[in-house]
Amino acid sequence: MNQPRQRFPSLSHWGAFTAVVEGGRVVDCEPFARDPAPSPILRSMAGMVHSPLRVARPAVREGWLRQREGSDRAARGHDRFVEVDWDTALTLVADELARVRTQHGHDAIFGGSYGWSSAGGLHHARTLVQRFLHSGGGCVGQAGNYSWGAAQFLLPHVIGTFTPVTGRVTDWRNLLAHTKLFIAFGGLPLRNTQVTSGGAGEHSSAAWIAQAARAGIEFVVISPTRNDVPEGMAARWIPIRPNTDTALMLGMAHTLLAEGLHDADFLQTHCNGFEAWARYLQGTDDGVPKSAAWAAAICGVEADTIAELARSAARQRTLINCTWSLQRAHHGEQPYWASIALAAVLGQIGLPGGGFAFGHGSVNGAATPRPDVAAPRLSAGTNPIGRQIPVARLADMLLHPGQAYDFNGRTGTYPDTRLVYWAGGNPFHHHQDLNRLLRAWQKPETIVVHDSWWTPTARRADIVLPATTTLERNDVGGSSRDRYLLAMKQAIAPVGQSRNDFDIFRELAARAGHEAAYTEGRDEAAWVRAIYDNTASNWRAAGFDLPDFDTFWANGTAELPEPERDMVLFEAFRADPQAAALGTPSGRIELHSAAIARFGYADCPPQPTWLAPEEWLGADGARQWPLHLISSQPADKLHSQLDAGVLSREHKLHDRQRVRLNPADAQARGIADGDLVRVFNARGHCLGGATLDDAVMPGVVVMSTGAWFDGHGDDLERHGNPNVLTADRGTSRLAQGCSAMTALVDVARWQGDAPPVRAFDAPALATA
Ligand SMILES: Nc1nc2c(c(=O)[nH]1)N[C@H]1C(S)=C(S)[C@@H](COP(=O)(O)OP(=O)(O)OC[C@H]3O[C@@H](n4cnc5c(=O)[nH]c(N)nc54)[C@H](O)[C@@H]3O)O[C@H]1N2
Ligand SMILES: Nc1nc2c(c(=O)[nH]1)N[C@H]1C(S)=C(S)[C@@H](COP(=O)(O)OP(=O)(O)OC[C@H]3O[C@@H](n4cnc5c(=O)[nH]c(N)nc54)[C@H](O)[C@@H]3O)O[C@H]1N2
Ligand SMILES: [Mo]
Repeated sequence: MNQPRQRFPSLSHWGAFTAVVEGGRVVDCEPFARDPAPSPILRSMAGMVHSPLRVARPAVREGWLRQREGSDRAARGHDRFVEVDWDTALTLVADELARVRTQHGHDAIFGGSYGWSSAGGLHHARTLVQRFLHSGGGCVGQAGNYSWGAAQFLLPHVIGTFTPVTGRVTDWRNLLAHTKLFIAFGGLPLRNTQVTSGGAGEHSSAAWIAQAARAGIEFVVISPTRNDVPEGMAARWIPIRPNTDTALMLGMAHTLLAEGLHDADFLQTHCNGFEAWARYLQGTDDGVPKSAAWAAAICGVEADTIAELARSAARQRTLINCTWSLQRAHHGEQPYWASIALAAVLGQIGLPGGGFAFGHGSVNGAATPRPDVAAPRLSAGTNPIGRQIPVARLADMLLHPGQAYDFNGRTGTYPDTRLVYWAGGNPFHHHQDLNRLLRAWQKPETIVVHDSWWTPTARRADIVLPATTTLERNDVGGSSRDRYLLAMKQAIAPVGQSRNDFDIFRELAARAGHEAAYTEGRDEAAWVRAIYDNTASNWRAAGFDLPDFDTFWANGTAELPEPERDMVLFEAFRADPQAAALGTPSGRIELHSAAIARFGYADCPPQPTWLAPEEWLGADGARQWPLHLISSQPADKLHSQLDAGVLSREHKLHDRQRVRLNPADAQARGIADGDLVRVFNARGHCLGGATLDDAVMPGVVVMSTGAWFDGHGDDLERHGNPNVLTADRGTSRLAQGCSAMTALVDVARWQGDAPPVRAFDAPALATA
């Protein structure tokens, strides 16, 4: 008998889609009809919704169930889980929250819960956990993000705002009409434009980039790998030693100055502190001119190439873009500041098609023409205790309660964390030096996690509550980088006993007496309507009409028109630097910052400066660990999400993450294409499958992130998770961002049998 097929519109961070349902099961996720470039990541979804890795019932770690806060915390990740009913689980969590709040105060609860969660304005797990904890008295949160944390805290000092890093930069329409030369630091990897936070109706970036290439814009890609040049694009590739872009930018700026090609007027009228920075460039005080030849010795790009690129940029309308990866490195503030300073020397900031940009090649929708109206979202409310740590200082916080740390001109103290509550994130994916995180993870008395799957973080928790996926609930979604608002309709009943995060927190709030503050009297249906209505009224205030909710829900989409005018970053400031002054102390672009000078941070000087990272190929240390590890975003999934899905599994080698390296480096180590290899340094080691690739420059190893962490006490990680190798070190005392791109390693052929991957085996379960 033929089962009737039903179809439900929905949305993910990797794009809008229609869920096809047969007999109560999702059998396919078809791309949204109006998406010109849907992501193949959709292929993994149906299988993951019904995966044996779903958390079916609430589960409590056996040791914790017996001994509560006195349990053996080293057993996390090894202990069995005992499945319990919802009422028991909710009582355990509510009682434990109450105990910790009473005995140790709100500061003892860590609810930063960093992570991308899933698309949808209501059911965004990280927002919900914060809303719940905030309405219950507060918790310690996390400031900034792993994506562009260094930029977020540096840029306000330099240009008065961080919004350009989000991709709100001179739009593509304007670039197509005016840009002649596009210098792409970090390249334009289209694989990253499959994704945008909140999800997109339209994958627009790939089409814009293709159009730009057809329009004759000259692209120069500066990156350690040629794979950052979009396939089929006639771009010039300049290989660069990782983490040395600042030196190259300084070498270009020096050349412009030395040859009188700088825009002295712009530097005078729109910038502050050029004289001080010029002394550094020219070596007035340290005797070291930051010339192209000086830069060449650091970054490995020939001096002539650097000087020629500078001259070429001065001759024509030039855009300088940096991917986010450049600032996810030790001293990651510097390349961003240097790129703005270089653009200032060229004097094209605020002109059509010129200046600087961020985020092209990092995310879908950067620079896509779109009115500046917010995406649909629920408020997390305000945190009554207002306490946050810099996002990537997680392990430091857990390991060193009471210790002081510097952050953007202030000194904070780490709280004494007793309870960690995580929903919508996977720290055993996102954090650096995971062996160190494993030690830190033993500090809290209790760890509560909501997830839909037995992720590495869920299996290292004490109490795991099963959350529904997007397909099991109703929502409204959209992204600030996309023109669509999308209805997300419940396609199937909750899998197993899973519940919506929203409802789990509602019940917990009811037990603790703050349900009304948490729900504001609304259930799912009322919230979806309220979030839509709120977004629609924002759009109407900006002059765009939107249908009423019922029409939108019936249609499945609503669409924002393209704006009439091009967006040119800092156009008004360019035209009138007094009337449209920037939000910096001087009102201008700060090439030297008195505020940062006052901080007195040796690792973030008051002007764009070349500082060698702690680990890089130019250092003596490179002799012990001769290869620079680039751990970039995975093409076949979003972070760790869908790693067990079909697309991601197809791309593994020997069931593990691929390790791409230059054939010369492989040969020197007796490694052949397809070999099983061990990647290692002093922090850890993991297994992976070698892929020889001459698009990777010698001295560099590329591993994508996302393989579910499979380290088991013995520290060999079996699945190829590069975060056992990366360093847990802030970008600087200014931003304290994630510096994952700064790590040296070595690679060797794995001899003998390989231990099997166990990341996709669900943990042992017992029934209460
Ligand atoms: N080495 C290295 N490390 C990096 C990076 C790097 O470049 N190199 N990049 C960093 C960056 S930029 C980022 S943004 C981070 C990403 O780090 P994360 O955002 O933590 O990674 P995700 O895998 O997206 O984790 C989201 C988790 O939420 C769960 N989830 C999804 N939907 C729901 C839901 O509705 N309810 C609940 N309860 N859970 C849900 C998923 O199953 C998953 O476990 O990684 C960082 N780590
Ligand atoms: N498919 C997919 N897309 C994604 C994501 C995903 O998980 N999957 N994650 C999304 C998220 S959360 C984020 S934050 C963005 C991240 O966006 P990015 O941070 O831009 O992405 P990465 O892949 O880390 O790095 C991009 C490229 O930068 C190059 N690179 C690395 N280090 C250096 C350097 O020192 N100098 C130069 N010149 N180049 C360098 C690498 O070769 C790499 O291919 O991606 C988003 N897009
Ligand atoms: Mo990110």
